[in-house]
Formats: sequence, C-alpha cells, structure tokens
Amino acid sequence: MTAPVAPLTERRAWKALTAHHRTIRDLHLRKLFADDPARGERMTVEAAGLYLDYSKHRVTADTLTLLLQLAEESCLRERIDALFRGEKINLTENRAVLHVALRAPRGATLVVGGENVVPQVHDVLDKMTNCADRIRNGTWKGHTGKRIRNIVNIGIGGSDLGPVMAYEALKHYSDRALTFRFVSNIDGTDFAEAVRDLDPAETLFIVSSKTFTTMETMTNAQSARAWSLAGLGGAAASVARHFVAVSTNAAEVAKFGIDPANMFGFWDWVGGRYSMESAIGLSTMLAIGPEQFRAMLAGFHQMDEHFRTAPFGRNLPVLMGLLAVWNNNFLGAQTVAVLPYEQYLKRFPAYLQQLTMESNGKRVTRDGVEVTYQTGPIYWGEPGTNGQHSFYQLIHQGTRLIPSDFIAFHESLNPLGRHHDLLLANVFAQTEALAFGKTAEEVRREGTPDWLVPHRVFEGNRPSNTILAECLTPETLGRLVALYEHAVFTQGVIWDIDSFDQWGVELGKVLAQRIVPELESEAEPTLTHDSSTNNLIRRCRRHKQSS
Ligand code: G6Q
Repeated sequence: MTAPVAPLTERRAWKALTAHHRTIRDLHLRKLFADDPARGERMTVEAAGLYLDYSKHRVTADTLTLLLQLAEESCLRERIDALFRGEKINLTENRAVLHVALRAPRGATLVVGGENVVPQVHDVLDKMTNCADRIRNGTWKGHTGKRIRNIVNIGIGGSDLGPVMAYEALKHYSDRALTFRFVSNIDGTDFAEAVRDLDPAETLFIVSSKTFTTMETMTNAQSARAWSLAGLGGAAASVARHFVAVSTNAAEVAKFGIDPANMFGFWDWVGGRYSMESAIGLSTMLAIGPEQFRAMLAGFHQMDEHFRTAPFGRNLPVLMGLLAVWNNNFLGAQTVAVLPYEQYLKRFPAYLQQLTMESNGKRVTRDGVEVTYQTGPIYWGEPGTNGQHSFYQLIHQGTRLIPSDFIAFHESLNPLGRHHDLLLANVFAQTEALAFGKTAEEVRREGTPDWLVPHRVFEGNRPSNTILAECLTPETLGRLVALYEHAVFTQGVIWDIDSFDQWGVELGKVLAQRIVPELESEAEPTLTHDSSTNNLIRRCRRHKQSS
C-alpha cells in the first residue's frame, strides 16, 4: 500500500498555493503574455502524438512549481506505481484498477492477485478478432443463412458510452456495408427506433453488460430476443446466431440462452467507464476491424507509458490534472467545457462526462472523511463551431469562469475546399479571444458609442487548453482517451478520493425496483413513500386504469 498523505488542506504545497493565489489572482493573461513573449512556445508539451498548449492558463512559473510540489506531496508517483502494479486501489470495492492491462502489448506482464493478466487479455482479443473477421467477411451466417449486416449493441453507462463514442469517432474507418445501432435507454422508444428498419435475419445483437443484471440492458435484451424470435419464426436455436454477450457473468449469460462460445469475458478489475477497449469494444472492432482496433490499443498504451514514466513537469495527463485542480480549487471554476473541433468527436463530451463525473464526483476522502474542498467539476460540451453560436456567449461574457479544452487536428479526414482552415481559424480565434478579451478602450477606438461600450467589452482572462494532433485515427483516439483517464486519476489522487467506485450509480440501479411492482400490481398497493411520490404513483395507476 502507498504511504498515507496529510489531509489536502494541510499539505505544505496546498497552503503555499493558497497564499500564492492571493498574490496572482488579479494577474491578467494579457500581462503574463506581454511580460514573457516566449510563453506560448514554452508552456507546451508534446508526447505520444498529442501537443498540449497550456500557456493560456492563469498560472506563473511559481504556480506550476507549487502544483508539481503538490503532486509530490500527494504521493502521485507512488499512486501511479500502485495502479500499474495492480494493487487494489479501488478501496471501497476492494478491486485492482487495471484498464492499462487491456492495452498492454502481448508479452507484457501485469499481475493481479499473483497472476499475469496480459495473456488472458490477448486471448479475449483473439476471440473477438475471430468473431469480427467472420462477421465482416460474411462467413458468420444468421439463422436463415443470410449474412449479418446490422449490429445492435445493447448496454448502458460504461457499456454504451464508450462504444457509441468510438463508433462515431472512428466512422471514417468503419465498414460502411454494416449498420450499427446502440440501444441504452429503458424507454422503449430507444429500442423501437433502433430496429424499426432492420431485418431480423441480418441483425446481430451484442448484449454488453459487465454484471448482466442491469435493468435497462436486460429489459432491452429481452425485447430484442422477442423481436428477433418473432422475425425468425420463433426457433430458439436462432438465438445462438443472432446474440453474443460481453460480460463477466457467465452464469447469467447462459441463463439468457446465449451460447457460451459467443460470450466475450472481461474482469472485475475493469471499471465500466474504463472498458471501451475491453470486449465491451466488440462493436468498435466489428466496425473498424481488428487491425485498427489494435492500433487504438497501441495509442492507449503509448499514453499509459508516457504517464507512467515521464517527469511530472513534462507529463501531459499530470499537467492537465494539476491545472484542472488549480482552476477548480483556487480560481473557483465549477465546470469544464470540452470543445472538440472535429465532427467525428461529437459524442466525446458525453463520454467524458461519465469518465470525469462518475470518477471524481465524490464527497468523502478514501478514508471516508468529508472533504472540505471542491472535488470533480461538471464536464460538458459540444463540437465546434456549433457551440460558438449558442453557449460561448456565457463563456466569453458571463459571470462564471469556464476553463475550456479545445481539441483540434491538423488534417481533416474529409478535406473539402477551405473548410478545414476555417475550422482551425475558429479554434485559435476563440482561445485568443477568451484569453485576451477586448478592453473598453479598444471597443471605443472602433467607434462604438459610449452607451454600448460595456456590452461589447470582453474581460478575457478565461483559461483554456489547446490539444492538437495530426489527424483523428484509431491510435490518436486511444491516446486522447488515455490522456483524460490519467488526468482524472491525477485529480482524484490530489483530492484523495476513490476515483474508481460509483455508489451513486449503484443507488440508481436499486431505487426503481421498489416502485415497479407498485405501478404494475393489479391490487391497489399500500404506498409508504412521501406524499408527492405516493400521489404521482396513484396518478399513473389511475391513468393506466382509465385507458
Ligand atoms: C461505470 C459504471 C456504470 C456501468 C453501467 C452498466 O463505470 O459502473 O456506468 O457501466 O451501470 O453496468 P453493466 O455493464 O453491469 O450493465
């Protein structure tokens, strides 16, 4: 186990940062850049194919020194080593956290409970490869002998957000002869719309659920089985050709009727939100092919190695994590906007919402003591340039400070006239405007009448990261996801919280179970909720009875 650390607010570096913040809080990025003309070149770091410009943060060299000291005092180095050693750092669930093993190359060693898990990981990858090859080349036939043309992934949370995001992000590399759909919501509309134009004879369902007990997924899976059987003449044998499962729960998978040969396993040391590169990524592999899937894993691994070995001052995830702590705890930012200037990354902010908020939305330390500081901020965002025509107004001129991550690529996957230059021009213009704003004097000089001047002033001093990469490839996506994963871990270590449990999500899994029979029972149930909940339940029962 790693050494205990002092409570966050008692760490020397934290106290020094608090004092330091008082001395620099009014410092403007205009001055920081004017005083140091090389700042925009110096405060950058490049690793594993990603370039991070963090110069537009409200920090000085002293801030960074203190943040790095904070990382040392928080035992970040020891905690990183513990993660990679397979220690049970998910304390409340008594589990190792080894998503890094999912992307370790064949031949590497990562030990959990005395066993090297890398060979198991590659056995599953090989089994996935075999399945993907058979479906993609048409040798996997459906019950009626037709080849599979439609893939429907059924899963929710970590068993959905990663697959959806990766499918959208890597659509350019996908086999366009296959149709992909993703069903997550318990709302029947999600399933109905996903299958309405599909032929059951050509449709394969991937039931993705670590536990294979999640209400939404199991309900959707039952509806899928009924839909598939109805379309295929009711032959139970058809299930084996039209359903595969991704799960850790072999017993439940068998009970559902899925052939164990068509089950792809993973392990309790993979958290749901850290599972897109495990068998949960089967739909991704089906879409882009095994080779590109392995390229994505290689990208993840490059960032893992960078995180594990690079000195903190040149370590992308560490720097991003520390700057997020600075913005959150010292500048008082409550949210972070993630703004990918790449249409294919349109689901990336939604994916990051789970990764960041489920991991760091915690109010007690690892020891169960209530924190006296803010932990994980709210993440949100939309692809650029769309957001510029809506919520950017608040980022530029509102009363809240919203640090923003701008993500862009040198090359477009769909070069079209001037589009890409215009897209990049918008990225750079936005970060520039956010940092430097426009003073009243500048506005006046433009001939603006006095009464209008305050409305047209931009305070500036709004921090941002710019992340640049060459081109959106599977490898780059892996690097980018791993960057955020490790930045989230870094923040969790500083805040001394368990970034790998999710008791708030577990609560949601049981809450509704009590109300379901109260809505469905024939006899009038005795309701013992509060008066509002009782009344809502009665109202729905009355509506059902009258319709
Ligand atoms: C992720 C969470 C959660 C989980 C879903 C689905 O870290 O644990 O989002 O992925 O609740 O769970 P199952 O995969 O077990 O259905």
